[in-house]
Amino acid sequence: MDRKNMVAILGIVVIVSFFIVAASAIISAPKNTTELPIINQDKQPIKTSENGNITVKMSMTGNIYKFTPTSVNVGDEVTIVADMNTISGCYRSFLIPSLSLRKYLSNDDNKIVFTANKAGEFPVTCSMGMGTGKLIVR
Ligand SMILES: [Cu+2]
Repeated sequence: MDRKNMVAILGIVVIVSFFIVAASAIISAPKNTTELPIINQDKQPIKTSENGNITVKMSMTGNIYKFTPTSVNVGDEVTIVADMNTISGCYRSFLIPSLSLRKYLSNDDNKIVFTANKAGEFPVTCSMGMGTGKLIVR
């Protein structure tokens, strides 16, 4: 194989790779979660599917993390969606110690998914212990 063919093949490989990377970036791009209809008027837990998936919005007032709805049910597959407009600084380094959950929240990655496998009131905090609040599992 001569040098020209090699260069041509290499060029094609580079171009194809570029399109694959571009396409996967578009497919995996985070969706705009602020538009998810996750809260209803009377703030009752919303079952988004039959197998107990639930989306909980988390926002922050002062140093208090707030959840809407305030509780989930045992067995729910919970997706916490953080409102990044209200959670700043070290509060983005989020923990639920008693559930062994730890997450650095960012604008690109503002979701925490877990299964609520035990009942209780689980304190939440930031990694420095400044934030407070609780997530209730019934
Ligand atoms: Cu902190």
